[in-house]
Amino acid sequence: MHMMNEQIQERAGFDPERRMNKGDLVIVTAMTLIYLFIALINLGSFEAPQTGWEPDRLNESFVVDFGREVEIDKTFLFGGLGHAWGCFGSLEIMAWDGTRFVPYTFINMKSVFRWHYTTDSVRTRKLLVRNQYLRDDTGKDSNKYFKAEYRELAFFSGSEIIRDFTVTGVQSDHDVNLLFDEQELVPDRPSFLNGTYFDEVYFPRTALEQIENRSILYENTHPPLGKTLLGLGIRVFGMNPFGWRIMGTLFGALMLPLMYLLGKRMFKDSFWAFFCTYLLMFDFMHFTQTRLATIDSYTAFFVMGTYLFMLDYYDSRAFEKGFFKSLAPLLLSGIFLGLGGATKWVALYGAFGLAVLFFMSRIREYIEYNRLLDLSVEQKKINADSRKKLRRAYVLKYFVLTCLFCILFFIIIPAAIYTLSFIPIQNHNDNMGLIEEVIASVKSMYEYHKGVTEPHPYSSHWYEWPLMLRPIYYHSGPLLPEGMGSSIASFGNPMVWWTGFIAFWGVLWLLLTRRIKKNMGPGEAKNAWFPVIGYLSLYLPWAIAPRKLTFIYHYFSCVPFLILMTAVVLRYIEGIKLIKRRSIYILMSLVLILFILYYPVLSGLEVPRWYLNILRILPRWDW
Ligand SMILES: [Ca+2]
Repeated sequence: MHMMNEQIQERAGFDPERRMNKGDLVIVTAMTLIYLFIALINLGSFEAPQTGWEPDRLNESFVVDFGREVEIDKTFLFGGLGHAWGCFGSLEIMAWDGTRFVPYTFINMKSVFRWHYTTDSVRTRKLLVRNQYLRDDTGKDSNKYFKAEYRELAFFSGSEIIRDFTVTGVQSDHDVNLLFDEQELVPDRPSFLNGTYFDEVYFPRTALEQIENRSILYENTHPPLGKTLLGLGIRVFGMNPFGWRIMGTLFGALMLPLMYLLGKRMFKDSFWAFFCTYLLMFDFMHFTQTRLATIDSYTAFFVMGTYLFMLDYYDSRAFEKGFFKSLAPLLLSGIFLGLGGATKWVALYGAFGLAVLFFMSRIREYIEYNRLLDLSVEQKKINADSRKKLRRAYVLKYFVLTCLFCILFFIIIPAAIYTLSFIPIQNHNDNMGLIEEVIASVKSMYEYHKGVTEPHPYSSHWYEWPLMLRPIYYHSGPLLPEGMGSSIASFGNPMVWWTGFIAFWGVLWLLLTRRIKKNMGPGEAKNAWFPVIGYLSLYLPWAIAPRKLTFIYHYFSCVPFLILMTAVVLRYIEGIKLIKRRSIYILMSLVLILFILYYPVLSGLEVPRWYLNILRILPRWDW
């Protein structure tokens, strides 16, 4: 047996090229640092108001007395968290007309941790401010929410904040001065830099509730791990935009080394590892999605890890490594699957592909092993009897026992990780044990996702994603100077996504016509299946999933596989000398040029409105 192993090693020509060398480490470290530097620019403010007035009854009120006539043309209000699920409300503001208070305006606080404002203007000596129900879009209240925490209130006269006033006539059990104690944090205008945008109203809030061990956990349609990770940033940097975004951004940066490892492991070639990492580095969605404090960064990261370890298993010979050593990548793949599933269920879609890759590798390896046994018999190294024994031992170890271990690695361990991920939120419901709580939450999440059908103007169908017919519009900055705009939308870099989609069909064609096998060898053909299977596994479930309301960012986890498929096709056509390396550099330059051109709509950078408009090259690209 030992002799046979040696012989196999020789035949396999154990490939040192798949290992990371010093050059790889330098390249990937440099790329990650450069990316991180770009991603940290204007990520968000390090400060936000922390103290607030928290009336718990309707109509609690106070008077702001300016002691002179002032012209107010803008009022800002920063919303905090409060102690109610519906911690939303409205401040009704009346103005003194010389004899009494008359209705003037109101500010709704319907989302947390951002600046709300009104530009209604008035000339007055004093204002009466009263806690009211949240009003709906028609201006009427719905008799629902009024338990808001109002963290900071500021009055503007032009671009100046009005600073001298006294608070009198307080009809409240709570400290009204907390509304005016952080005036230095009032920005010129509300923006993503100083508050939440899009779904950030869910995740940072819930991360804070987890940190503070509160009984209310607002966002409960996804398991807790994503919010636990997001919360690490809040613990270190505080409850401010930078604090709630940094962890996602770091995970986004760490996706680059993962991409490099995937590329290197798959192609055993540093250039193609670099190529793949470069495409991810300048993809649009990777940039916007990992700078937004939702939890997709973590899910995509763990999915990549799951597949990286499965690739290692798929592309090795288990019998060559030895039984226990061959199980290591499967264990790691299962752990990453569990971590992914504990952030967002969609990571579990990846499990279909893992199973396919696993069984494909078993069948191929069995055939290969048999061939080697036959060869050994021919060369009279072993006799027919021991061939039978060796074959039986092989099947027992590398199929039956390995499958049993897979049940442990891909079902039991992920289920355990999923359950343990609920420990940080266990205190919020004392009546339930951990496992009971997990089961109850699984049921409610399933019901929720099945039931989401509420229309959304920026939703899109799964079949629209590859061509990015409908980007999702996240943010638009208000109160900008005339003619200026600030927008953030999420979609792909056309050179990455469109090329990738063509590459998907290209790889399929090359594989089905056996061209890769013929021109590049069976090992290359085998590995070319890897991204195809990963891609389909993460993408096709969306076509049949019960959830009806979907968005283009649900395609995010597919992007690394699109990139790998692009590399497969380009490497092939370069290999058969259809194109030269120069063409690949041209494509890479275009990727970078598009990233630079579209940077404003990825980052929210303030630019002339007309510039944002000319970037809208497809009819449903709205921002
Ligand atoms: Ca305050």
